[in-house]
Amino acid sequence: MNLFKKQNNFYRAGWITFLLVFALTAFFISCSDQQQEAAPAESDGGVSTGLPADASAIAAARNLTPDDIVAALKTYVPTGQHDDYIMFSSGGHAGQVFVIGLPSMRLLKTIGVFTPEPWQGWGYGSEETMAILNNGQADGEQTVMWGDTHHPALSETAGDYDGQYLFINDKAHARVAVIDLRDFETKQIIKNPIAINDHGGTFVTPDTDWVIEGGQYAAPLGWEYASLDEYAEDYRGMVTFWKFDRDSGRIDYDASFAMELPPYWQDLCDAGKRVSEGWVFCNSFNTEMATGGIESGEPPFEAGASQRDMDYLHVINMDKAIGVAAAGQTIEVNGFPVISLDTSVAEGLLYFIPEPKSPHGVDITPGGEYMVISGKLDPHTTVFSFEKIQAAIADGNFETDQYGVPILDFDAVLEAQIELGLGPLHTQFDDKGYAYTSLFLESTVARWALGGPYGEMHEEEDWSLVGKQSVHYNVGHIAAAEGDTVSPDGTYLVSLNKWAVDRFANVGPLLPQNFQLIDIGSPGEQMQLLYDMPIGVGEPHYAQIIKGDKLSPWEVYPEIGWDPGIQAVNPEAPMSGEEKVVRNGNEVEIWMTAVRSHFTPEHVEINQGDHVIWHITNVERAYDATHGFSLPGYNIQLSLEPGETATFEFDATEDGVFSYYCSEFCSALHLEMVGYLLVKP
Ligand code: CUK
Ligand code: CUA
Repeated sequence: MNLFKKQNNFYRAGWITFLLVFALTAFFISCSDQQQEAAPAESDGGVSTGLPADASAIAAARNLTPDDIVAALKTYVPTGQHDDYIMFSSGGHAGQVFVIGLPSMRLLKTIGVFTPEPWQGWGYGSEETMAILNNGQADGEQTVMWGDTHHPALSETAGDYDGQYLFINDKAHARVAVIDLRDFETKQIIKNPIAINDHGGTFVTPDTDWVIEGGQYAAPLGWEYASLDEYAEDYRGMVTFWKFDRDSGRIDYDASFAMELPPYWQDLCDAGKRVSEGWVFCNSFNTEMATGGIESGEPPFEAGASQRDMDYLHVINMDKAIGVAAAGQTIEVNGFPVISLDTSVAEGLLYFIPEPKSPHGVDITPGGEYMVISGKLDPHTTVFSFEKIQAAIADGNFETDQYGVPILDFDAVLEAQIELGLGPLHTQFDDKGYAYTSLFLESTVARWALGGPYGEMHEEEDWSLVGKQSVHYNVGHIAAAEGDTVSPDGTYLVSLNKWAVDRFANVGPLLPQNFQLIDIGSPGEQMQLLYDMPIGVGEPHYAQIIKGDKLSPWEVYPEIGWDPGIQAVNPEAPMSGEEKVVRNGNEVEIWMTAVRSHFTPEHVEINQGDHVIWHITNVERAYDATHGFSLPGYNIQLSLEPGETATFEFDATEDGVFSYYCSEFCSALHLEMVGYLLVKP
């Protein structure tokens, strides 16, 4: 037994050495090419000295398998080098967006969106951020300070990510946010005026003319009351089309509209592209119209909403709907234009396709030819053909649902069904004619071969399962590099797993989620799991992965006095040499500058009861020279990036001495970057 074990170890060590030498050599050869192009002057001779003598000893001591070593080489990004891809991940009920580099899986940033984020001064007093957050409040008495972000959508030009904007929805409150990728800051939050929550958002049309926000749990439109006994009559679903104005970088509320839908629970949507551009596809579940009530002996939602074998894929002629809305054929709900269900039926805007069973994801192939549906309770993934859908619509001759919506014949529009496994959810695509579908119940990612125009890109049989990769555990979405665009990259795929269980050190009963990086570069059965990234905030849902070189954010704000709220210089911005404190009755206005390592002025004396308006400009031009500004006791915290100006206001209700200080360690004399606010009783 002992002998066998030793032999086994000996054999393994030899194998490791071989592989390590092979892999490291290949790695260094390819790296040295790249480095020569990128930075010839910075070579420190590391390449020419060859392999570290103790590399195989390290591998053996750490018990690394050959696969581990290859995985390590594929993910390691040396200090000072940048990742090839940037992933934008939803932050779930953290209400934010995470920015992660691939293949290193390093967290680069958390963008404050629906939830205040103090490091960025997001929602801690600055006029700019408070105005954006407050714009997302619904009418009424209640203030909402969080969101549940699900689906980030990068802006697209001709169906390809263009690196300019990012959109994301808040499922909990039916809100949509716009993030400007010049400074990675949220610029707009819009509250949907007709729905309390959403889910099928955000998805963009191929040129980002429209941002799609589909609903979820049906309710009377416009936040009205109606008894559950009136569910079929009074409860409704919806999809909203937000008009995006690329020049201003904002959604144009007044040019937007919604469509009333039956009270099925709409789930995910996707925009058609290429051949199907102008159409939108949204899943639904609970076409049973179950209303729950487990406590009164009614079937619980989980059973009631799963009785039928089929739900309905909503097929929406969006181009035509835009025309109908523009012609004013709408009703108003909370002052917002809505195309009624009757109008949709009369104008031929909406069709249903039966889809199996309790579907979740709908994903459109890169060329727009096929709609891929996965029913959580059906082991197949189902593929519909856009061409066949168009033919079926042209044929007419429909059955209808109880609201009069035409139902296309399942067999007439079906292209293929592929048995993948248990609990299929979401699908992404690559450049090799493969699709990838997450299988929640069996914790795998399935790779399968597409047919039609994709058939010649791969060796396998069309519409067949090719291979599976285990993931850990309970995968929700997957994100492939540019994997939902018209030209996916086929390099990496990230599996966004809901459960980590035993993958990381136990940190108490609330565990991180697990993002697993998978190499999908080689065709055939084999994919390689490369890296586990614990993500201890969230919970994330979807993510999108863009090539790093498509992003070109600012290093510093373009000019001193820049107001990120308007992406322009604010004429009110304090400038060096013009700092002052001006009293006007009970109102005190302060113009302050920040530069390493002082604020000017350092003394601000006011009276209790004064109303204070305070502007600060960071007049730095150096890359990364951010200053913070924290005012304890008044809930003020700003992040002032180089060139940025911010304004905040408050009533000086508390007397006392308040030391305001810079909260970013900006310089050797950062601790001295402080001042006193003296509030006289
Ligand atoms: S959802 Cu969470 S795993 Cu909101 Cu797209 Cu599917
Ligand atoms: Cu400025 Cu610390």
